[in-house]
Amino acid sequence: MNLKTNLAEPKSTNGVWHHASVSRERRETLNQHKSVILWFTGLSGSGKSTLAHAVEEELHQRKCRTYVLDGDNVRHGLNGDLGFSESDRKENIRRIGNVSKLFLDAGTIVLTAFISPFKTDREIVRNLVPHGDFLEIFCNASLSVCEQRDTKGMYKKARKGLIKNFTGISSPYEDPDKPELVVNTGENSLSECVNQVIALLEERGIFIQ
Ligand code: ADX
Repeated sequence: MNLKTNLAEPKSTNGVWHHASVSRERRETLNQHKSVILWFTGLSGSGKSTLAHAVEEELHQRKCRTYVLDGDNVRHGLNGDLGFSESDRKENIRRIGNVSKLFLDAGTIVLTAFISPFKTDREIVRNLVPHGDFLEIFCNASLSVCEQRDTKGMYKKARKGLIKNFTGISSPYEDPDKPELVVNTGENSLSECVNQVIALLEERGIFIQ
């Protein structure tokens, strides 16, 4: 297993990497901010997408280049062939990790909102990019809060056994050990959570001016 790529057997080994003259650094200078991956992780219904989009809104108003990769959307297209078995979730995160890496090189602040339940898969993405470019943000809402919200009605179905391998019910979620940030999305308001993420970006020197 190649840990860098998470691919057992790369099938295209003869490619030659083309180095662009427009580098990530030049794009960052043009953008007046650094690029970074904000990796939101947490249970379904913990508020990952809501928070990622609200942070994106704030960043956009600050004239930053941003893009949100969202579980439900990406699973309609790029990852439409994947389900929710352990190996499909692994592949889901591997692809998203590599897409995020491209966005990073493009000078963008990429915000990802996937359950990404397994620690090892999140660590593989962390190790794909330079140290400090992957910021893991744990959307910490208890299962009971997420289940009470049940915005998509999926917990009810999962409890009845109508959805198999449902995270938190019949499939595990592994809490991050050392995330860069924990946001208590079950208790705090959306704007408080947004402020915490923006403070993290300020602390990390993402804004150049
Ligand atoms: S991940 O585990 O592979 O990271 P991802 O974030 O892409 O999951 O997709 C999660 C979304 O898919 C949930 O918010 C929910 O809407 C939907 N979903 C459908 N089936 C499942 C399932 N078995 N477990 C979790 N989420 C599911």
